[in-house]
Amino acid sequence: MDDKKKVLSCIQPSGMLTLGNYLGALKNWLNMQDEFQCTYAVADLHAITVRQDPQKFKGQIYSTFALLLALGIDPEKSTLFIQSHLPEHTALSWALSSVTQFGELSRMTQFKAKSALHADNINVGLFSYPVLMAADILLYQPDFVPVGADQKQHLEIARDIAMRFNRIYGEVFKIPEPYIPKIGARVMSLQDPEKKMSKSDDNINSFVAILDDRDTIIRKFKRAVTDSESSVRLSEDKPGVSNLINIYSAVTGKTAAKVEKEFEGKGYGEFKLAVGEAVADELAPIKERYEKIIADKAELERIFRAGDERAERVARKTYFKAMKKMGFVL
Ligand code: ATP
Ligand code: LTN
Repeated sequence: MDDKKKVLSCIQPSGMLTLGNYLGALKNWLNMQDEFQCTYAVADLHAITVRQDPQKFKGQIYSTFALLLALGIDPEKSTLFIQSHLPEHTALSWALSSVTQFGELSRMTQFKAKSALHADNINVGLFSYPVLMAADILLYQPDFVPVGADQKQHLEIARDIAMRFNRIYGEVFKIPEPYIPKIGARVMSLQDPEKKMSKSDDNINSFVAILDDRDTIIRKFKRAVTDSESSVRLSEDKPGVSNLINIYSAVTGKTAAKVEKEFEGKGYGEFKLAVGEAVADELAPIKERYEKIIADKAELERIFRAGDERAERVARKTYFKAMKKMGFVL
């Protein structure tokens, strides 16, 4: 068990998880469980960088955790926990902030995008978000971090922070590699295919939630924005259709060339229906398992407490090692 390479990743409980989260990250989380020693968390501390309603937020934390279980994350095989339950994350984040430059955080595209989206609440947490993410990662000394393409920049800063810390204070952190899927790393909005699919999008037709029912999924694909041609072809000037081809490829395992061939001479209507049905088939069993899991809060709580404890043992060790190297009196 110990000779397995390590994996760490987190997801924010900031709303309904989407097909983008699933294809970009969660599918890999699931597939990596046997080959790697995996640690996964619900990153609730990250979610408050955008204003959350406390009552709704609590429900979202439970439902995100339950959804991970419904997907097939096995709490016996993998460590599954809630970020805010471990004080080491925020504590290490503070220590790491002293080896992070204002300039490098200012360049983060997510910070720029979210600042534009929430111009009335550009808080310090939104700015220092990547430092907390670096702490999440570095505490567990992972080899790989499975994420979607949008998180690549944050992974790079986590690597830079780790290298800088090691150089200044001595070797503590392993330098992690991003693990990004070949297909599905950047699922685009169904309503504006130039934008990434996002669970915090105000237009619910722009994303497919993992827990949407079959009819809703098919309807959202039918309404997906495409173009005025009718050929199913992967091309930079056809972002809507290309996005649908990628989604269909990611779900069915067929190459884009095969998908193009399958729909040669057929219209967009038929193609959209096929994509909707394939996605609905893939997501249906997850929804079914989710309904059972979310109904038993006591069991959920038992699972995350056990996960918290397992994670804490690892996090504590790295945290104290880092503090000792920095010269703190322990
Ligand atoms: P928001 O959309 O509200 O900004 P988010 O979904 O980007 O949030 P997370 O919930 O933390 O943020 O993302 C979890 C994982 O899903 C990350 O690894 C992220 O890269 C991936 N992911 C998110 N959106 C997409 C997408 N459209 N395509 C592929 N992967 C995605
Ligand atoms: N910022 C990430 C969520 C996240 C994360 C992490 C991902 C928080 N901590 C550690 C990987 C590793 C996002 O996907 N928006």
